[in-house]
Amino acid sequence: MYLGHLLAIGSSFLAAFVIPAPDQGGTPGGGGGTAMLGAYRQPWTPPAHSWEARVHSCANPIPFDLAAVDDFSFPKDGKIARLRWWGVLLDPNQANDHPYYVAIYSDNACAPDALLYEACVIPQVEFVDVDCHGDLVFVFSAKIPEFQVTADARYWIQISENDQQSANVGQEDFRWSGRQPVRGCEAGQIDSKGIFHAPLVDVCNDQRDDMSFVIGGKFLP
Ligand SMILES: [Ca+2]
Ligand SMILES: [Ca+2]
Repeated sequence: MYLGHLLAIGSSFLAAFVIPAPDQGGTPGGGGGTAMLGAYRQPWTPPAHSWEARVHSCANPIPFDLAAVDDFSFPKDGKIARLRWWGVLLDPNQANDHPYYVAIYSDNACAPDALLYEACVIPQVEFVDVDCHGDLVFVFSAKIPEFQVTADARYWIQISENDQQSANVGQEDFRWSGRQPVRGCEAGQIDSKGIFHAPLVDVCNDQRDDMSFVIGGKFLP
């Protein structure tokens, strides 16, 4: 397993991550030189609720019991290297120095298919707000090992609590916050048998949720 060397500390993230102004994700902008900074953006939309997003560990990333996933794409070839997401912490101790499992899959008819990438990252965590359920929502920021994306290809991203290295082993400490409206395919959850379940209907307003995240990288002009 090569996960050990993929462990990335997010300490340099805030200084390095420049998000272009428009909130229309997938459009490269800003930057300069040969590569342009770009981001796929679907940030948390308060007060959307949260979804179970947990695996046993980075070394054994079987969902425990459900792992939320959502799709993304970019209009240009490029390399993604930064990630931001919103989520609920059920124990404040989970805010400090706990690793999360990140995976990227190919797409098959609006469902995750082949595993293309996995990483184990320790994010910076900052309190944001309270959701409709009264849970505390935080924003998580991390630099991730680069992943090459192909223009207009649809991918799926999974961001999960690493239960084995969480504040409370065997209990949910983190839930990934939803957001609306759905963009692209409907977000869903993978169960421990690999079955994909969608859509996700938010308890706040009975509308369908996508997951909340921003992916940043460098793209060809
Ligand atoms: Ca846990
Ligand atoms: Ca989606």
